[in-house]
Amino acid sequence: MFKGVLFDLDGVITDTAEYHYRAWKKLGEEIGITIDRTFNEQLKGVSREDSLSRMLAYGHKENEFSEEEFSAMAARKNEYYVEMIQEITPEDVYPGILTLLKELKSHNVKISLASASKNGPFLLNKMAIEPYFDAIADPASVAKGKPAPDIFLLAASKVGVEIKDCIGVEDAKAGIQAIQASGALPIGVGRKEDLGTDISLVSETSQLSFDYLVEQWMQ
Ligand code: B16
Ligand code: MG
Repeated sequence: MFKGVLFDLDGVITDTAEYHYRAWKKLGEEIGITIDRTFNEQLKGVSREDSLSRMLAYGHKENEFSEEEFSAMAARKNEYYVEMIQEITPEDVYPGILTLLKELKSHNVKISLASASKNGPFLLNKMAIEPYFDAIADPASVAKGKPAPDIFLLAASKVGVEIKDCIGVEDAKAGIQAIQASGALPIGVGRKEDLGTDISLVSETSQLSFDYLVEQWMQ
């Protein structure tokens, strides 16, 4: 049986993926780059700096800004995002997630956060679910962001569970690739068009029950 579950945050625990999108879109408009939801799939799970690089490349503006301007733009996007997430409450936790956290606890399964977001601890706190987490992997302390496996490996080691005994839950292609590279079992939240057909997939978090996880593990 699995001994740990490594959770992505944005798009798995709550709908902050939408806020990331709106904040990038707002920054994009200021610098003359129009993004849509299709392009946004490439930003999901990707670090703030890597997301900005991808957006600039998408708009053919990768050579237009100095390092200082780049940092200022990344900070500005975060300001927009942080402003949007101030009103998040426990009611914003996606359906089924709280029940799943409780079920995992009652089965002594370790729970660890493997989010690329530096705003992760703030959000867990706002949603009042921090007490369920045995560990939070700090994205600032890993060498490579998703799709590299680093954050999932760190999340597993922080709860003292071998990665091969873990399930990783993700809504982003980069995150699924990171889980696959780590050696944990991936479960995707989203569409097969975005996440692929080679993994277990739910369309809604309400389908993520403990029994569902056990079924996928046994397959
Ligand atoms: P921040 P996750 C990721 O979180 C988001 O999906 C991605 O859109 C964002 O750029 C990244 O966190 C960094 O977030 O700017 O708040 O540090 O999906 O890995 O939980
Ligand atoms: Mg995500």
